[in-house]
Amino acid sequence: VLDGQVQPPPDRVNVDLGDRVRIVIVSDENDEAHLHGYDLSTDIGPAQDEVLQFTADQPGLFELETHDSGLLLTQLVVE
Ligand SMILES: [Cu+2]
Repeated sequence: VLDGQVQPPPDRVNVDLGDRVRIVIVSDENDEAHLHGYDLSTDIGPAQDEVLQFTADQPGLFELETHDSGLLLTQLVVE
């Protein structure tokens, strides 16, 4: 997230059920990122790159968003 814009623009990332997933989030503003469905959240901000790591053990389509600014970062498809 740079100047309130998501880069690259929000898209879909497809993974297989059971894959290990690692998402690195870089943001120039403090906020909270939340992956719906898996209910994982982390503080993000300029101080450091934040990493979400988990096993994709639930199938479906899940949105990763920021809470304060309400931006969609990406959609995760697990199938
Ligand atoms: Cu949320």
